Amino acid sequence: TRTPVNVTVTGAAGQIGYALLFRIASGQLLGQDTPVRLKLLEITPALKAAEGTAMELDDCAFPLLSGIDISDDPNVAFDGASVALLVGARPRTKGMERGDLLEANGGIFKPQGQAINNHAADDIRVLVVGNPANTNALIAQQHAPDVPADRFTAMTRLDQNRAYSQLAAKLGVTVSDIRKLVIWGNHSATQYPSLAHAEVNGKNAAEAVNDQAWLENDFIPTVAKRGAAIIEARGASSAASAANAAIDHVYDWVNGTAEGQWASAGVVSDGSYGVPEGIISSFPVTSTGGEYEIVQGLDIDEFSRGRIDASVAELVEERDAVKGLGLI
Ligand code: NAX
Repeated sequence: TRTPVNVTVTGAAGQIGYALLFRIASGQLLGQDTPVRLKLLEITPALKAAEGTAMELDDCAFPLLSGIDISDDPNVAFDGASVALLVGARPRTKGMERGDLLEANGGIFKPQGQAINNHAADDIRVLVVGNPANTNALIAQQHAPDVPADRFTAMTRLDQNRAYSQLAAKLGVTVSDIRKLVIWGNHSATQYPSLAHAEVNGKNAAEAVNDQAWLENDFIPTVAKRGAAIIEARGASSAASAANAAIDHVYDWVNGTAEGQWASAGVVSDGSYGVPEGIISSFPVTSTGGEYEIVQGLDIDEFSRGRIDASVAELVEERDAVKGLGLI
């Protein structure tokens, strides 16, 4: 049997954690051949709740789950980790300024980046889910100088999955008829879900839709504001769908994207498509050999250019703000 892979999950006692851990333990994150050891990181007051979740994990008797560790110390939780899902974050509360939010999250993601740098396994792969995800990922990455920068990613896969479902409904097709529908920019209201290169049963999706008003006034805002719509309907933010997207993101990263399919992920920009080098922005990506690579050589039309630039400008502002606060 294979040696178990250490998977660290932060915010393990939260609602995404509750939807995520059982799927990891059942083999859906890394595949049915790979045993996992879960390492849960929580803040001290939530340790007891994390223990409760661990009891339930035990009670599932998952054959692939080789053990569970729980800690409130990042140095312990990231020790030997090959995959780290950074879910726990400080939410924006009423009256909180953006600077306060970035500062509070800097206080979480800086020590976590350092702990990853000093204790994680050499093949560590990090997915940041906790918001503001792209900038939190940047903070962690900047404090892990010994880890290749491309091992730090931020989640826009939920946005991508939301876009697939909206487009499928519009065209009366199934999501499996769609390919190459991707998210550019920040995981925020400025994100750009792009039909420009998407295909529906082999046909260009923008041409299949042929409705620029729907694209601008319906599709893009519906995808970008879906999180708020879920809160409105459910009385709680997206949890199972967020966990599902995290599974998709890591599964594709490790096992490779399917032929002819593009994923979306926030990855460190290499300057592609005019996105400033070093910021963590969402791009169309493919994965082979355990590495996400930005899809190259795409024509960017004028509408897309404006949308990408606007979202990237927001990421640059966030980066400058955390720099100004001394967080990177
Ligand atoms: P919850 O509030 O249910 O859970 C968060 C958990 O994180 C809590 O148990 C808390 O104790 C823990 N935590 C806080 N600080 C921590 C620290 N320093 N170390 C370890 N654990 C810590 O939130 P949940 O609904 O699970 O959402 C988690 C994060 O995901 C939020 O930041 C949320 O905004 C973000 N989301 C990101 C999405 C994305 O697409 N990138 C979509 C879903 C979600 O909104």
